[in-house]
Amino acid sequence: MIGLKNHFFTVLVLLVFGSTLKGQGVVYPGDVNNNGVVNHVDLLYLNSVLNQIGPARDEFGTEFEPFEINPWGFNIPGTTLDAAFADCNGDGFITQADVFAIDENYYMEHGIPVEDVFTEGEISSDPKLTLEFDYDIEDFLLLEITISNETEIEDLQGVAIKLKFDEEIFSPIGIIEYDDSWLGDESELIGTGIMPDFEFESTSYAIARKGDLGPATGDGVLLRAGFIIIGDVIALSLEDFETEVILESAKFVGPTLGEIPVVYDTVQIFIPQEEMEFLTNTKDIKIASSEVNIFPNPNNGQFVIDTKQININYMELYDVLGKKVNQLPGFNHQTQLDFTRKESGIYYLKLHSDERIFTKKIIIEN
Ligand SMILES: [Ca+2]
Ligand SMILES: [Ca+2]
Repeated sequence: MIGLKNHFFTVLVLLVFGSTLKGQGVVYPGDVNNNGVVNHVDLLYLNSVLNQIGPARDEFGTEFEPFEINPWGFNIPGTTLDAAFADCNGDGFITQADVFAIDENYYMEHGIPVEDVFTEGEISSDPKLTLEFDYDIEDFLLLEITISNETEIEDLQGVAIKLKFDEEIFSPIGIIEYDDSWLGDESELIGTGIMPDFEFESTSYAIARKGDLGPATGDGVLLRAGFIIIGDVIALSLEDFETEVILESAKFVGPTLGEIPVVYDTVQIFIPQEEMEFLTNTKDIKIASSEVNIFPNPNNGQFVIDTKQININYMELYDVLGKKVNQLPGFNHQTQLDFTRKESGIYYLKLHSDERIFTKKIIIEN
């Protein structure tokens, strides 16, 4: 009987201590704020303790599995989380290498994720975040994310933004530019969140002024995000073309992660016909790009391209990050390609004819 009681006591102690350890002492690399999901918001938490130093973990690594921390003895500002949660790779330093761990484990989940908190502002008093497309490049469209110049924003340290779009029309590519951001020059900023989430027709970005530099005050362009228009949609657009990109959520924070409310924008993207012509390098956008067929798609890397009557001069293959990975010769009417050695994922194939560029999304699953 005594033995049994002791056993119960041991079980009770294990339960209490075990759950405490699980809550306080185990980190999933990349989930800096420990809410059960790795995303752009984690960058803001990491940034608030950037360049801090503490005890390394017993085990290094960024695989998405639980690692026991060695507590650093101080918390991420505004949280009850030990700063060791921001040391994603466990080496005892909070650096750019830990930001890479967020990218590596983006969208990974553990336990039951709790939603990040976003504070939407009041139209009458708070700064407005606006979206605008910049068509002025040939290869990709850039969506400018801007603080309206009527409402300066004060003491801003970092931003995390999520956009929703119609994936039949747009595809985000992993281009995030902030070389002319008022928040700082490139050496003063860190960024993450370049991976589109096609499942939810959304994409998210975060940039922050490095935590040890202090905040900035200003207005104007914060960052530019790259998008590509899928060729089929251009073909459907016999007249002016309209769609929208919605700013679904935004988190703006000051130096100790204090929330700065901003007003969200939903932008109607109106692209007049002459701009469409510019985008496609074509004089007649009425010719349907559905004349270009790719099959099968998704595929294992092997697929056929059939253009019917159109001669293709050359082709370019881009990966989901907007990086050109191949340039290929042209063909007449039909050809077969073999990319079975490419990694699984989303690619964009641009086919250049004399007068048009066709952009096709290709999904390789091998
Ligand atoms: Ca998180
Ligand atoms: Ca580290």
